[in-house]
Amino acid sequence: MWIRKKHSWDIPESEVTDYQVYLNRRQFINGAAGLAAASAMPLSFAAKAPTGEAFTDLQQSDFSTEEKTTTYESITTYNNFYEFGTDKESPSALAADFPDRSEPWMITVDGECDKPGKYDYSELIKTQTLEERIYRLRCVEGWSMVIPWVGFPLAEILKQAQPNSKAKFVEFTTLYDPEQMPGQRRRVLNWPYREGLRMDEAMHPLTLLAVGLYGREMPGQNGAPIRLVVPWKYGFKSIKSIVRIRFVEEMPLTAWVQANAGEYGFYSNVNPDVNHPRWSQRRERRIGEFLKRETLMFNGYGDEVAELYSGMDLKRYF
Ligand SMILES: Nc1nc2c(c(=O)[nH]1)N[C@H]1C(S)=C(S)[C@@H](COP(=O)(O)O)O[C@H]1N2
Ligand SMILES: [Mo]
Repeated sequence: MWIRKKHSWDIPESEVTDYQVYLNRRQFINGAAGLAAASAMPLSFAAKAPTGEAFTDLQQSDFSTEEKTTTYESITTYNNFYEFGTDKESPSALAADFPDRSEPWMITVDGECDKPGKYDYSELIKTQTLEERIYRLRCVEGWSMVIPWVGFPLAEILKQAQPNSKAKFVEFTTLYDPEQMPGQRRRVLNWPYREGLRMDEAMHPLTLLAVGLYGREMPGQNGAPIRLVVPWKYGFKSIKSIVRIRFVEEMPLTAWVQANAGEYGFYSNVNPDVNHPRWSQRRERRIGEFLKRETLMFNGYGDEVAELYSGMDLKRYF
């Protein structure tokens, strides 16, 4: 069950965690960072302090859940980002300085549209109203988090491109750069990572382009500088570090469908009734909690998105 926020006035960033816990952690991290410098503690540990620039004037969203947010530390050290290795710790250890900020990050929007364009990330975000959106994230592996994202609706940038009548799907592509992304030197997936949405899913108001979390710019390991967040689908649909958004007529072949179509479908809506071939999807471990929770249909966003799939057999279109 997700609950709409009754009020839309500004909540300071720190209130999404218990305030005292937040302060204690800050104190601890500051101490630890100093210690790390003095004693050559592993870089991955020192890198846990929030370092990104803070966004100001974030709008609060009615789409936010009031559930307890996962800690900053868990969100930024327990990651899936295969471009930086397949275990959970590698992304935070290896992506602290990703991407190279001396180069502009360009995002191409093209394909079946009247106004294709190439956007510089830094310019693009100045033209958008940034919101804080607190969403559940459910990984196909059976764990979940609650993450306070910063971002804007994907629909904003899609509408600007004026998709034509042939635009039935949207394809997203992650950067391909084995120099910066050591995981791409091995053929774990068919790089670059590609994802896709149906046009109506892409235009849905819940679908977010995220540029930060906990009020600050996106850490490298979470998909800096800009990534997708589709909260009613398994986490792998929420593609990181996007360089291209393309309108297409046919359903795009995503990296995970290409890797294993029997296990990872194009739709991949969170669904407790459709098991992964190798495990049940009935329950999930919320990171930071001891007991498992029941997994909710559409990750609890059914009121918003169920109608997108009316009449579809979700066991077939998994
Ligand atoms: N490019 C890219 N995007 C990706 C992934 C990836 O390996 N590469 N992992 C996905 C998976 S499986 C999940 S669960 C989420 C994790 O996002 P987080 O690390 O910010 O929690 O990112 C998704 N996006
Ligand atoms: Mo995932």
